[in-house]
Amino acid sequence: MQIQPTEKIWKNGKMIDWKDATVHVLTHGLHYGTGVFEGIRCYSTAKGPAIFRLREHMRRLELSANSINMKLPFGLEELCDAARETVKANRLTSCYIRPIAFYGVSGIGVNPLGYPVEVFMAAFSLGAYLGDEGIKNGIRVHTSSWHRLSGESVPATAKVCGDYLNSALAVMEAKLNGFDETIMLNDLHMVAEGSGENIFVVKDGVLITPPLSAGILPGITRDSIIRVASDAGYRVLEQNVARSELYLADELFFTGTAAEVTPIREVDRRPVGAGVPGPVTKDLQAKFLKIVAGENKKYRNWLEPLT
Ligand code: PPE
Repeated sequence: MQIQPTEKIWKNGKMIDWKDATVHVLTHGLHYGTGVFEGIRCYSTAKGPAIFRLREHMRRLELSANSINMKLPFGLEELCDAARETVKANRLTSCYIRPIAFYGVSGIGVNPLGYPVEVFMAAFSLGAYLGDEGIKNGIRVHTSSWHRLSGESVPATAKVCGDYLNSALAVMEAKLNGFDETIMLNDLHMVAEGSGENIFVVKDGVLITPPLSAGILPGITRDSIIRVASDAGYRVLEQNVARSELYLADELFFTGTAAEVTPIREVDRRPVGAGVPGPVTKDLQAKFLKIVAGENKKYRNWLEPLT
């Protein structure tokens, strides 16, 4: 999706101009996907801009780095400060923050051990990831012919750049076939997730979402929805979902930082429930939007102010 350039990008501890945030063609991460990244949203609230679950995102960045033997040259606090600084430097109120760390330039060859680690952070405005129409009325998805990559080949539960070739192939296939998004199964033929979202099934008022052992990204929005739904009295199960169970669902929805809570109205050309966003999805979407807007005191500690 298109984005508007902003003024500044944080690079290894300094603010540089947007146009200068480039990398050398021999960057290791470019050739071999040896990088890690995050996607974080900052929301506008009555008390000013606030970053949603900032520490949890930066902690996941550290764990993703650890999973590819990468030591980040900045600590958790420095990374959190950098995110705040980047939002402030661009005078943004609500935006998407994209930190990325990757092995840089040293020599040639697959082994990046000892290579410099570069860290960048950009911030820019981002609307509804799956469209305004999609977040309101639901999207159309299909089951991908590409399986979610296996944890036996790569750290599938980390946000590693190289892992996203899998997501890119799957989402391109979906778009070329006229769908909005894709659902990938794992090597055990169980439902994993979307190209950039976790998935929830609603059946008889119960929420079901695949467990981390299905090889999914441990989504922070997924975690938030599990907590909010449980607190609201819904039963939430983390258990494997078979493809055919998708066709029996009353409701389906995706969660993600970019996608927030996006209803799925059709799967493999079959309407989900009544073919429109269902009551549980709408309830949780509304609760989520209130929380990120700072309108629910109970979850105020999920919002990190800029100062
Ligand atoms: N699964 C995958 C594969 C994934 O990429 C994301 C985030 C999620 C689940 C949801 O995780 P969380 O954001 O913590 O709730 N995908 C990012 C978008 C990827 C993109 O660059 O496009 C995001 O939502 O920021």
